[in-house]
Amino acid sequence: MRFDILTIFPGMLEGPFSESILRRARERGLLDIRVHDLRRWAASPHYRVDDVPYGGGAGMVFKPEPIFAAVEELAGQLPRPWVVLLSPQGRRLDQALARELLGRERLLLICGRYEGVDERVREHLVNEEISIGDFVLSGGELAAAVIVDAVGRLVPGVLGDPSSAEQDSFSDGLLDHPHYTRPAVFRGWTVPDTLLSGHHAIIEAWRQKEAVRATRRKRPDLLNTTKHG
Ligand code: 9D3
Repeated sequence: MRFDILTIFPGMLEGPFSESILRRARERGLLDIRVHDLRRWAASPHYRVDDVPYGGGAGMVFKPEPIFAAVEELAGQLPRPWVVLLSPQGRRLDQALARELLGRERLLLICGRYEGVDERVREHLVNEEISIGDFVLSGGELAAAVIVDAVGRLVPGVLGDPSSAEQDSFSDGLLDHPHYTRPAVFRGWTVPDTLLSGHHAIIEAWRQKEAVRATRRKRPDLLNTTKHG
């Protein structure tokens, strides 16, 4: 799957795609992640990407021309990307949306900044506007990294074990059960006997029960369905 990211701070996006799972997936050719500096499409000699808002007021607004030029150049290649604007006004990201985005062969993510983006970008260029949650970020860069991570790990082969993605919290609508590793006694605190019993079916039942319990306690909003018993 291919991701193009349009930003004025490409350096913010180097780290997240160069470590761990995403790095390996890129090396294996499963993910093609390209970060583009929006200034490349700004007009010389000043390479301005923003300007003062019509009507007055504080802050700056992204000009339409560099964004249109960039998207038109990048989207000229096939398959045509689904164009996403990261902004606080967007649809909230959740696992269902991550799966929808996985279905779009190619994503072009535009990182907003400052007070906003000229409305004509939204009206005539953007297919979908997405927020990663109800909190204020300094810009769309970290949100773009979140989307690439959440969608990229769903691409077949990116996770070593294909059952991992299905077992995730939110895939079955439950939080994770508790995990333990050695030693069996640490500072006098023990591991539940069930996990040491070696009885696979009993362990599975314990994990399911604990997952429901953790969800009821920490995220009761996730339990409004009948499937968990
Ligand atoms: C003046 C009102 N603010 C809107 C709530 C202005 C504003 C704040 C922060 C405009 C842009 C931003 C930068 N944030 C993003 O670009 C952003 C974002 C976010 O702040 N939270 C969650 N998801 C996202 S996706 C992009």
